[in-house]
Amino acid sequence: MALRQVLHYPDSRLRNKAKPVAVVDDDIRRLIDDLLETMYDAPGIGLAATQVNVHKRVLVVDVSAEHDQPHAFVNPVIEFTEGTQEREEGCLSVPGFYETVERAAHIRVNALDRDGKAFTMTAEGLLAVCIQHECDHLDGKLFVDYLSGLKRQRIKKKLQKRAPDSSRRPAVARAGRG
Ligand code: QAP
Ligand code: CO
Repeated sequence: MALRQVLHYPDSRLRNKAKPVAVVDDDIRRLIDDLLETMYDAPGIGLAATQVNVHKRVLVVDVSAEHDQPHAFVNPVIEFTEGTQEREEGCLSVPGFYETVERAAHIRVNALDRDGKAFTMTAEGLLAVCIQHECDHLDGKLFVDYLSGLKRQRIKKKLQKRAPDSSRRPAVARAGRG
């Protein structure tokens, strides 16, 4: 297992649309393990492959208090939603910013597990929000896209000030520059 570097908004690579996984092989299982390790290290409750610059439809979540209920989703499809809920969201790719977003209250999602086996999960509350947030990443969408243009611009400017060329230079070139 290894920690992977997380891209920060407004890095344009966060806008890539991830491709479906054809076969859940050892490479995908290694990606899942690295996503979980990177998420727990942050610490966070969800992470999508897009955020570590891997444009495959893979995400992980764990909203449990003990950080002992990891779920991996390969090729997730939210096939049913009901109701709405509002919750404050953050994102490892938008560090330090938290805003309230409206999402579906209940969802049902189909996906493959780490063994390539199809499963269906129903979720509500924070878990439902987290899965929706991570599925958005696979389509190049961020929680800041749900905010007003003014709020989004303010967040963008502050993050650009921290890392002025984050949207133009590869993440590796920034490593060690604080
Ligand atoms: C998505 O986000 C989420 O700003 C997962 O400095 C978050 O794990 C869904 C994090 C909240 C629903 C509610 C954010 C860590 C973690 C930061 C995360 C930070 C350090 C975000
Ligand atoms: Co996120």
